[in-house]
Amino acid sequence: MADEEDDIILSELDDEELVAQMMDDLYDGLADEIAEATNILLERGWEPYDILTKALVAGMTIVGHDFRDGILFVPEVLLAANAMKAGMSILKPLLAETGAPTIGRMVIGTVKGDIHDIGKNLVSMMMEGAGFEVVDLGINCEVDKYLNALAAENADILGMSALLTTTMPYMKVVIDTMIDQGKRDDYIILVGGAPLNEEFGKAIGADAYCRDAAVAVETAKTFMARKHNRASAG
Ligand code: B1M
Repeated sequence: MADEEDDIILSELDDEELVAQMMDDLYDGLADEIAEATNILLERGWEPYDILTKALVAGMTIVGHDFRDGILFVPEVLLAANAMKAGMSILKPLLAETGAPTIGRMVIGTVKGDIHDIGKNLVSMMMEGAGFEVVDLGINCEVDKYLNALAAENADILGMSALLTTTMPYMKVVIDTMIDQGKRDDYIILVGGAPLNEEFGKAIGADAYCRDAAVAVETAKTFMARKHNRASAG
């Protein structure tokens, strides 16, 4: 089986075969192969965003389904996540390389009790790529960590990510604390993560729920434009 894998020369596959192979390699947690294939697609002129969405995110979706269905377990999913990161680390500087001026500053982190960071990292990358400055607080963020960073970084936007139904309510804890401290209206609050939806975003008092990283970018741009319009009108 291992020999069969060794026989595959990634650079000899056509694009379609290579993307399919990347999904297999992601599933098997093969970080080196994912990095190599990512570089091959870049050399073939693929846009970084297309590699991200059509190969890496699509592959991770399969991993997610099999994790849900009890076919894959935590160690395997960790390996897959690690392989995904190997591809993402190559794409990150390219996605950020737009040369766009800073259009806003965002503090983002995964909420307390939650260690999922792939989606958050993707949002950070895409925001940077769109010209935002992003301060990434990492995982397992408590309310004070968010609030201190928002103040210290003079941020415009707070982004929170949660992947567990048990951790998503913590977003409300953060927002309620901001309300208590009279700081809620100082920031645009965007939330995201697989178990959330628009209704939840509204219910906890966020400005918007973002379905994916692309929506996060568009939503952040829209809110920043409104903020600038208000500032110039006032
Ligand atoms: Co976890 N896990 N996991 N896991 N894991 C899920 C979330 C789960 C749905 C799997 C399943 O059962 N089908 C399930 C949650 C069930 C639930 O709560 N309803 C689950 C579970 C149960 C767990 C553990 C409890 C398992 C256990 O230990 N028994 C445990 C929890 C640990 C903890 O956090 N305390 C756990 C652990 C792990 C790993 C460590 C193995 C690993 C995480 C590795 C890492 O992140 N570094 C992992 C993974 C990889 C997953 C799945 C398979 C994939 C998540 C992912 O990275 N998706 C996931 C199943 C799934 O979601 N399909 C699952 C790809 C990513 C690009 O998508 O994160 O949704 P996503 O991000 C998107 C959007 O949601 C949005 O944009 C992103 C990009 O488009 N978005 C935002 C996300 N954050 C945003 C913030 C924004 C805006 C948009 O702010 C502005």
